Amino acid sequence: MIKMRDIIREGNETLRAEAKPVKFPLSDQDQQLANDMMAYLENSQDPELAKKYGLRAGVGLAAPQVDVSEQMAAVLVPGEGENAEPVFKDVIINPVIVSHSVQPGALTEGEGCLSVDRDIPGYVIRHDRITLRYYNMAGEQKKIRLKNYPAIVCQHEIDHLHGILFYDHIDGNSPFNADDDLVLIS
Ligand code: NB4
Ligand code: NI
Repeated sequence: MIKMRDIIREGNETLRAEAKPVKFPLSDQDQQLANDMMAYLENSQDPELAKKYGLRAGVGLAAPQVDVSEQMAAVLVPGEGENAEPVFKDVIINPVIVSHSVQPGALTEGEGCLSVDRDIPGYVIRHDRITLRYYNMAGEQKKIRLKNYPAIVCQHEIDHLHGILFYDHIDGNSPFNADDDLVLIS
């Protein structure tokens, strides 16, 4: 089971490395890792389990964050309400943003990262809408369109696969500067 002590922090060079593509069929190790990463997200979103194991809540987790430099990330964006279907739940492998809106988007509250132990305020300017190509754990190629919140989450995770951290996208001189076309996502 992945715990906070397994998650590497800022300063560890794996977080700044370019992750390697994953080969199919998945090795037993890669399969285990994918399952463990998704289990972390599920546990972290359960208030009782999160408290019991001291987990910070997460909607995404990328393999480099557990010191595995491979192009794999788990994403679990819950739906509204307790028994709702997730808005997006999958392990995205070798993901590529094949197209994106010109229109920028950012979370109103800014972003945090399980690998960053400090608050860094500011709009993390991303694409509001993306078309994402990736492989799932079964090796099936998927191509999906995402907008707003799930699009932001996937961009945060894909950044990790390329050594990019959220604050790289914050304007240091004016962190809450917003162009007129910026979609603010609550
Ligand atoms: C990834 C996210 C940071 C911004 C937005 C948000 C949380 C993370 C990091 C975009 C992607 C992890 C991976 C949350 C959270 C809302 C949904 C459901 C019930 C609590 C949960 C709280 F926890 N970020 N944390 N940060 N990362 N929303 N929510 N809620 O997930 O570093 O690379 O459980
Ligand atoms: Ni992160």
